[in-house]
Amino acid sequence: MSEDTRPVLLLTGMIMDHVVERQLKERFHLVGAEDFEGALAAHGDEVRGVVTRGSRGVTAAVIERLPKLEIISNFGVGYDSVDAATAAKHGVMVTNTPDVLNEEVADLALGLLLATIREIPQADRYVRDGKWKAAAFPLGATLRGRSIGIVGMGRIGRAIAKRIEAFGLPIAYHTRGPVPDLPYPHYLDLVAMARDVDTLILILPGGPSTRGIVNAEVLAALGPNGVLINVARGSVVDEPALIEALKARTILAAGLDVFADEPNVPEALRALDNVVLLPHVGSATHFTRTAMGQLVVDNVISWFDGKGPVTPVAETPWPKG
Ligand code: A2R
Repeated sequence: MSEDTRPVLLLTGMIMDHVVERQLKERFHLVGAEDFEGALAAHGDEVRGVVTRGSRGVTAAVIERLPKLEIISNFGVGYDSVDAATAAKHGVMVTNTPDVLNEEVADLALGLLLATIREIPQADRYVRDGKWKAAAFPLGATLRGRSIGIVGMGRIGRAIAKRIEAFGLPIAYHTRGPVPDLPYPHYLDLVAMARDVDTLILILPGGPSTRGIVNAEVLAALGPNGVLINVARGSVVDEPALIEALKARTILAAGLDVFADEPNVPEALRALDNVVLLPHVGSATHFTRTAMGQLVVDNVISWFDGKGPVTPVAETPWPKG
């Protein structure tokens, strides 16, 4: 029997779909999908690539147990669950799936914004519960006259801004540095921006540098007509502070696609009627998830063909700096 010479790929969970699985299986010896810890113990010293989905992190401890590791291919544009700094230190390439999900996540952000302000899920429940027969649905808040602050103005932030423009609303944004060719006012200070707008849309990376940046002070600055939309990462919001603000109505409402400890959503949040809660579905369509899966495959195949990565992350530039 001939020996299997295919590179060993460690999966941190079940593979995304059968197309991805078939393509990877042709080229690689796949381990770990059903028993990550077991595969790590049995194959750790021969693993050359990791494919991850983000729900299980690729920590420094995992990277250090994989001496032959060359590449970590992350399914998703956000790679905060991968310790990219440690990977870089060990000469390990990290890739993500940017751009192919920009429009999808931007669509969802606008849908969530409208759903939150116009209380679309609440109105749907009203009809289903048979309440319409007794009385018309109460008048509610409006998108008209609002000004929007976008936190993070990268690939997806810009796609959101384009859509907000079509709604005829003024835009400001907060990032660590202004984007040169953008006409919108830039704020270095998030609290100052929150004071000047009444709606915040979060679309920036998670991780230590953004942890809890939307805190009680930002929410207080947003004010009683304030609406918070989060399609970024749960970690960027101080969740207990948000629950307090929503309960006390010191902000008006929130639309959340992401949470601090997914899939666990605090009961205190689920009990509120001024929130719209989604199960992290920003990019979750057949069309876009297929494109993301293909990019995961393309990155590892290109790498093991000796052609370098397709979409390396900032911490592991290619060609090497
Ligand atoms: O700060 P800058 O100039 O690097 O701008 C980036 C901004 N950003 C931040 N803004 C404020 N405080 C920070 N500590 C901070 N760190 C980064 O977020 C940039 O405008 C934006 C990220 O843009 P991209 O890298 O193009 O990301 P993309 O594809 O738009 O996705 C954003 C995030 C993902 O990382 C996932 O967490 C989520 O959307 O799905």
